[in-house]
Amino acid sequence: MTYRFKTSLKWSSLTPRMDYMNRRQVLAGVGAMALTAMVSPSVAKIAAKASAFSTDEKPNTLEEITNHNNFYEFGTSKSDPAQHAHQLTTDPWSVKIGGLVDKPGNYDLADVVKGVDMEERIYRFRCVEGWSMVVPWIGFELATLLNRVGVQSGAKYVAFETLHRPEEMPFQNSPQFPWPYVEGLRLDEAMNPLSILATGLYGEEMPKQNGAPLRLVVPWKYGFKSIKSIVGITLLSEMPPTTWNNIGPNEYGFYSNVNPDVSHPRWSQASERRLGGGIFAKRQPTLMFNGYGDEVASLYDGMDLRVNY
Ligand SMILES: Nc1nc2c(c(=O)[nH]1)N[C@H]1C(S)=C(S)[C@@H](COP(=O)(O)O)O[C@H]1N2
Ligand SMILES: [Mo]
Repeated sequence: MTYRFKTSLKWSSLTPRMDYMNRRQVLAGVGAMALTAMVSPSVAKIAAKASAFSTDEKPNTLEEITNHNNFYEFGTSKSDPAQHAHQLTTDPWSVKIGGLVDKPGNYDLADVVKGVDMEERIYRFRCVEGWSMVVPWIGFELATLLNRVGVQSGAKYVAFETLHRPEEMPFQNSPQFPWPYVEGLRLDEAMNPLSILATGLYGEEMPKQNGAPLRLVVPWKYGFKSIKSIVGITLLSEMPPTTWNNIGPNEYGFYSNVNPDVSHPRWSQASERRLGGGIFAKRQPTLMFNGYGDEVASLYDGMDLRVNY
């Protein structure tokens, strides 16, 4: 399977039909929705159900979502991933799941996604740098996978690791960055239904620049927590190290919950620039937990979010 990202695909022309199908079929409970007929056969479509967790804010365009990326493995500028990520081989792909689990193993991607409920989750996404977007992810709850491999009672954290393959990821040859990219969640954060493993967006396989073939999406946290191109998931009793915390411990904490009241040492987090608004668009206020407080605020009851930034 050679998936090439097609910029020629006009999502805009599909949207009305998609809306229609969402309302009439998906919400009516038709689970596996075959979208195949809607587009050119060379583009793999992923059948997915709508979700009550989706925002009704307008999604950013495919163009915007795939041309303004952070994926340092391919370079540090926003245009590097779109330019270089085609070099990444995503098939075959396996994910090593280990640590405090009942069924550790090196799982083929097909096994990871076998039998899961694929959903469309239209989430707000807020980068710690102060820009944001709305993305129609396709994915499944991380909890589904963790429950399947059996989390043992001593596990309190989940660690994630990105592929390390300098032959295909040119900036991994740059030694000033601590490769591979690693991230982590507390187990209760990982088990929250908002935490998903995404395999696509806009109804199609994940574009490589967005973290194909499998990436985390944690919408109430700054974007860097949503680690891309995952090859390792490890259940641990201790808090794992995380890449941006390693690089700048005073600037990036383990929790990194979106919080308009806690500034980054070098800039305010009170507002954000929504991608696609144009250069004269007003910044908009950033919401506590990126607007997902109803679902996640209780995870942090009694915690000082200034200390645990
Ligand atoms: N492996 C890896 N994952 C990563 C990053 C990265 O550089 N490498 N960047 C993070 C940051 S800072 C952000 S904002 C999001 C960007 O996701 P997007 O390019 O799909 O918008 O990916 C996150 N996941
Ligand atoms: Mo980010």
